[in-house]
This record gives sequence, structure tokens and C-alpha cells, in this order.
Amino acid sequence: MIPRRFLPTAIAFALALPAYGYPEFQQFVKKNSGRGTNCAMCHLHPDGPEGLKPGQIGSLSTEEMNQLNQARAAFEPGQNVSNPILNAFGNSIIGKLGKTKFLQIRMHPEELPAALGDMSDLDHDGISDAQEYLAGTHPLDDSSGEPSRLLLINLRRYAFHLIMMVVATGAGLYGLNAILHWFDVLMSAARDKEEGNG
Ligand SMILES: [Ca+2]
Repeated sequence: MIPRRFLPTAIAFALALPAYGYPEFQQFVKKNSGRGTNCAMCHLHPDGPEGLKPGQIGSLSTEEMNQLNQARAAFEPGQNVSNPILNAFGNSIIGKLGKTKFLQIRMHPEELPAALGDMSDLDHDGISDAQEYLAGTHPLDDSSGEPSRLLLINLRRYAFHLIMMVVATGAGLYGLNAILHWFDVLMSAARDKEEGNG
């Protein structure tokens, strides 16, 4: 018999037992993108939720276990989910879809991008979370993205700076030319005067 004071922890632990990552998503991403990916796309720890390391279930405090169970009970969509074993992308998926829909989609991981939509871009690199999932790049790392897309996005983002740089360089060159020209005119005027005097 478990002493009464340990009951909440024991219940929380028992509820936490069927805790597996969902490798279907990872397998789909690998196949679809050709990029190797690990559990860290959605979980805090790259090895997934099982274990004793930071971000894994075995390392959670009682309070975090309660958070975990609350997050697991977020069946309806549109909730603010804060699961201590998930990263911001993992939490945003459960928050947006709800656990029920998420578990349905698990059998069709190719449907996740459509379910997420293209509105969310958690790392603000210009590529939506859903597109990063498809491309096997990290939705929380703004230096991780399809290289050609990142380049285009950055060119667009920094277009103003690039134009200003060209203008400034041009103006600098023009300014220098103008000064040299002015100096030239001055010198030849002085020469003419000297010749006139001589
Ligand atoms: Ca992004």
C-alpha cells in the first residue's frame, strides 16, 4: 500500500508511464526531406522524452510532472500548452491541434503541415514551422532552413541595407571624384594665373 502522502506523485508517475515519443513524424520528415532529424524537432531532449537527462521525464520535479499531465490532457485545440518535455514547436502543435487531433494525425504525419497552416514561424526566419517540418529543418533555429530559401528571404529582408550600401558607396565615390575634380580645376586655374603672370 502506498502511503497517502506519496499518492499524488505515484498517480502522476503512473499517468506519465505511457510516455513515448511519436516516431511516425520523425520517420516521415526523414523520408520526405532526405534530412536526418532527431526528437529535438519537437522535444527538449534530442533522444526523446524517455530517460533521466534534462528535459526527459525522469528528470522532472513534482510540479513539472503536474504540468506534463495537464499538457497531456489538452485534448481540445486552442489551449496554451506548456509541456516540460516539449520544446516551443512541440507545444505549439499540441496547442494548435489539441491532443485528440494530434493522435489522429499521427497515423498520417504528412497531414501535419496542412493542419498547422503557414501562419506560425517560431524562429522568425521567414519559413513557416510547417514548411520547416516538411524540409526537415529546425523550426526553432533561424540559421536552419532550406539554404536557397534562406538566401532569398535574407536578400529580401536586407534589400534596404544592400541598396543603402550601394548608394553610400556610390555617393562616396562620387564625392571623392567631385573633390578631385574641384582640386584639378583649382590647380589648373592657379597654373593659368602663374603662366599669365609669367
Ligand atoms: Ca521558421
